Amino acid sequence: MSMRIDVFTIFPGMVDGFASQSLLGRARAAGVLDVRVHDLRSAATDPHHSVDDTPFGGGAGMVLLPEPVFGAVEAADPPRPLFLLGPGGRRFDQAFARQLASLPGFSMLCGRYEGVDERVREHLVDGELSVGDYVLAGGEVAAMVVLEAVGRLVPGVMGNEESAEDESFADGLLEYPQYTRPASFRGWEVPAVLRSGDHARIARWRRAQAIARTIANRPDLLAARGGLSAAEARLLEEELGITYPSESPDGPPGADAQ
Ligand code: JCZ
Repeated sequence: MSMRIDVFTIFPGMVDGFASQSLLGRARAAGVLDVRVHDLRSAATDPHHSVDDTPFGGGAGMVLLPEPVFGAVEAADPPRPLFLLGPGGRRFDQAFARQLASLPGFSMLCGRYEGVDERVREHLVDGELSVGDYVLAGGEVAAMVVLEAVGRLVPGVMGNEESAEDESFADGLLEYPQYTRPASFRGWEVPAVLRSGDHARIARWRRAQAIARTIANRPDLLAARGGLSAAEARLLEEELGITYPSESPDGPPGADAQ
């Protein structure tokens, strides 16, 4: 029923503190999410509880020892798949977040230093995940990104059950603009349509705005969803006067002409 996510790190306080706040903290307290954070140092075997050592072959920095990593993972017997976080992994995205949210559980291993001993990658983890093409100092922030993105999709985690996927990326478009009070702020007005009470018109305006924003800021997202339908191209033209080619004609014969 509840989803279990195990995280292995040398900074358990960082991840545990994060998972105790906000929506994840509430889901945890409610028993919907079972987040277990494990300290790699507790499985260290030497008197100094070392978790790192110098790399064979020389070079700068330190490498995470295999012993505490294997020890911590084997002691916890965590839900699989177990992902190593690293910039060389499969790129984490909303589609993958949805897949992970459908599982009974999964686990993440946070490296530090120059990385982990290769035998961890070869013989312990099931895959590698990257949260983006930039280099972090360790896997903890990446693990928190995955925790939050997946956690909010788990049924019962968000207060409002419909809002989790009714937004950016749900249909491959960016979000439409949102406004709240006051209706006029420093002379900048909320669009009149949003105050009209005409819900059909509001829905059309929002859809057109979402499409226009995606064209302007993330044309790659638009291409990935197969471009605009004929109905969407028409909506964009009628609402905002923007002409954009449609990929898939879905209107009446001739509707997509010109
Ligand atoms: C350990 N450096 C773990 C992950 N997407 C992404 N960028 N950087 C990382 C990452 C970097 C790391 C470690 C040492 C993850």
